[in-house]
Amino acid sequence: EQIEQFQHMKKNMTRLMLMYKFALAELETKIEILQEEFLMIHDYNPIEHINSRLKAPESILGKLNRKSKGISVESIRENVRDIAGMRVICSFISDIYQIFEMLESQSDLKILEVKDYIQQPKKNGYKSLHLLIEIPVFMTDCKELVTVEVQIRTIAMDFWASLEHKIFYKYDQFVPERLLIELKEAADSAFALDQKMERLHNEVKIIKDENKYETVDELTK
Ligand code: 0O2
Repeated sequence: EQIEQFQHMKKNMTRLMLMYKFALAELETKIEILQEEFLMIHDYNPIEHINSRLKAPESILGKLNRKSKGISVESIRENVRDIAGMRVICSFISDIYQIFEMLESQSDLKILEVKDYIQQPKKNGYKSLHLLIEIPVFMTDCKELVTVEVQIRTIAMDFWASLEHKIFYKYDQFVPERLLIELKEAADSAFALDQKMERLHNEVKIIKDENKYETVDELTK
């Protein structure tokens, strides 16, 4: 009977992981469509790149253990909300909110949660826009509503976060005070760079638009 139970759980787990994989694929396609259309209309690409990952089953069980939750498909779906994770890396801060608004306006998506670590950065300097998005996935016999965690950030925010992540793990979570201060300073510098790049980008955009209108004016004369 135990073997039967185990096989049943294994089958359910495989189906669950497939569901999250499909959800990631669906969302990735949606974002790629936005990216391509945006590029056509505005003549510029708001997305640098997209990374997706599925959480490993061991990490899922680890998280359930830490939260002292039972091991079942229902418990996993309810308590581990970052099984399907996607990172969207943008050039500018304004792109982050544009992508968010475009996703928010899609009627088949439901934004379950927004954590704006750009408006309210973490104490260590971490910045990123975190969304929990529910997306429908059509399986052979039913429709499943699947949650995907999306982190949207700039290249500079991503650069900072990956270094901070490495340092955090290297020091087994006990990072020396001096490094923490330097990391916070680096986060401030990264943010200053983001703001400067955006200002420059806007200036260039205005010049480009003026030239475009002049050309149109000349053509319609
Ligand atoms: P990994 O390896 O990237 O997956 P929970 O999601 O339940 O653990 P929480 O705190 O509500 O809890 O989630 P939150 O704040 O939305 O952040 C979750 C993810 O954001 C983390 O996932 C990281 O990817 C990223 N993140 C949050 N804070 C930091 C930070 O200070 N530094 C860095 N580098 N990344 C951060 P995981 O599961 O921790 O890690």
